[in-house]
Formats: sequence, C-alpha cells, structure tokens
Amino acid sequence: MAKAVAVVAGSEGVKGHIFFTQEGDGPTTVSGSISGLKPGLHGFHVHALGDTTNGCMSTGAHFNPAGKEHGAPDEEARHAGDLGNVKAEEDGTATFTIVDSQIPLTGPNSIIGRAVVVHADPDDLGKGGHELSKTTGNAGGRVACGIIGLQA
Ligand SMILES: [Cu+2]
Ligand SMILES: [Zn+2]
Repeated sequence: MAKAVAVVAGSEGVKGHIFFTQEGDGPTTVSGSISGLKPGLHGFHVHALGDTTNGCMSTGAHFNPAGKEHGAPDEEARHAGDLGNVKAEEDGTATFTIVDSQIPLTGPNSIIGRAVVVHADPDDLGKGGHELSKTTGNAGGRVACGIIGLQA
C-alpha cells in the first residue's frame, strides 16, 4: 500500500492534515480534516507543482496530464486534479473522504511532490458559465495548501 500526507496551511489560520492511500493500481482514498474555513463549500484540487515559494500561488494550475477542461470529479471531462468541493460545517471544519481513480501515488501521473489546494469559494464544477468555469471552476482565492509527500 502506498501512503502520502499533506500538511495544509494558509495565511488566515486555515490548517489541516490530508492523507492519501492507494492499494496497487486501485483508486486513491483521500481523507482529511481542515479547520478555520468559512462554512460552506470550498473547491479542492491537486495542483501541478509542489512549489510554495510564493505561498499557494506558486503551486501552478490544476494537475492536468491529459490536457482536458476543468470539470466535476465524476465526469469524463475533468482535470486529474479536480476533486470537487469539501464542505465546512458551521464550526468551520471540513472532514471528508474522497475516493478517486485519477490521482495515483505511483507511476507517470503520480501526485507525489505536487500540492493540494483549498479555495475560498465553491468550485462550480465547470458549469457556472463564468469565464473561469472551464479552467478553475471559479473557486476564488487559495486559502490553504500543502505539498503531498510520501508517508511510511
Ligand atoms: Cu485549486
Ligand atoms: Zn480543474
């Protein structure tokens, strides 16, 4: 079993731990908890780069090895990194488990060394009709991020 972890943090007290596990060539399970969020939905993605030299801004665009448009996790047209939204409850904490087949921890499209990013606003899953819908889901600012690293 391959395992990875990302410690996410942001400038306004948003923080959390996100764990990734993958059995063989099977799907990857992403589970975690992020606190300090505004209640409601927040776009949640794997971005291409594990570079936080300029905070979350330097993690690049959504991880997109297949060169597709932004979309919902359960659709054919999506970036590999499109994991949809996480939902923060009234206390500002989002606790979630996501199972996804496009974010392996091994092989040419491995997400190890890339980043997870939590956004200020909901990801419209490509359907918002905004000029950014097909690239970012118009999910707003990057409130927290963390680099995905190997775990024993
Ligand atoms: Cu993002
Ligand atoms: Zn995307």
